[in-house]
Amino acid sequence: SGRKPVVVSTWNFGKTANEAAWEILSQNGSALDAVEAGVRVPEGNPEVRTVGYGGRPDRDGFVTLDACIMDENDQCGSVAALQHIKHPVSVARKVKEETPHVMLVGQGALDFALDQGFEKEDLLTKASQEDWEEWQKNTEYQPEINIENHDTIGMIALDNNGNLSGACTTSGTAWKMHGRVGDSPLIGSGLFVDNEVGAAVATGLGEEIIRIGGTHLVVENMRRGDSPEQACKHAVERIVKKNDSVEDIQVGFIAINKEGQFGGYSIQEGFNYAVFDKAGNRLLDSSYWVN
Ligand code: SD4
Repeated sequence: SGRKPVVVSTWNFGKTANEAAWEILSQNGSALDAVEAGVRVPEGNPEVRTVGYGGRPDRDGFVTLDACIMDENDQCGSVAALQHIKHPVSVARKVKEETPHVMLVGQGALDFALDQGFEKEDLLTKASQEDWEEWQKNTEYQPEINIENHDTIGMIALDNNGNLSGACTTSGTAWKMHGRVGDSPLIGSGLFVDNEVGAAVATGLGEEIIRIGGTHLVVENMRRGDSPEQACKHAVERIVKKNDSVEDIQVGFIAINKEGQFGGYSIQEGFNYAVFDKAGNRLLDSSYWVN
């Protein structure tokens, strides 16, 4: 079975998330179940300040979450600006499986989640509340790059049956405008899967990723023959080309193909990703664009 199964995910916390995914993949489970279980780990961890419970709030003090999931049959589900639910990826999966739609936002997404039996919770931790109070002293909005070396969790996997799936979940940029939606819940921007070709996820400054339809571009690059790393590199170069300066912008992509090859590429140094396959679970530094 060669390089199957394999799971790849963004940033340091990807390593712990990969363990939950591997438990499923190594027992012949589906890539879809694996990526959902994997990203639920940082979602539920209040120490992770960029995803799910414990994520930093928007400028008005609301924790609003974005997430999506996509499977081998091009089926996808997504939620944006969702409040009070610890596991938005699982709500996204319910949107995929229990509705005729792809995406639900805001109050409608919350109503649906509650209908589906999800628990309404306060997601603003004491640490986040304090950070927000501190931020209000000068209210500057400058998205930081490589926040604490972990950011959005994106995860893509190839299972023993040769099927690909992916998931992506985030609290978005801290101190964003209320209602701001990033790339992470947008199919084709934060996540894209085509079971004939490969899968890709993105992290970093969502506005830049959306502008180029980031992960759809990465997958199309692979369709035309790029390796996963080349495909990510060409998408990064597209962003670089469209900006006078990328000094303050970080974007990272990771990708896998049908053969189980994987790769990543970012604008700046400092992006890393975790890979778990038969060779074990390890963190790799991404290649990056140099001026
Ligand atoms: C977003 N790509 O919402 C996500 C995560 C992020 O800095 O905040 N990156 O733009």
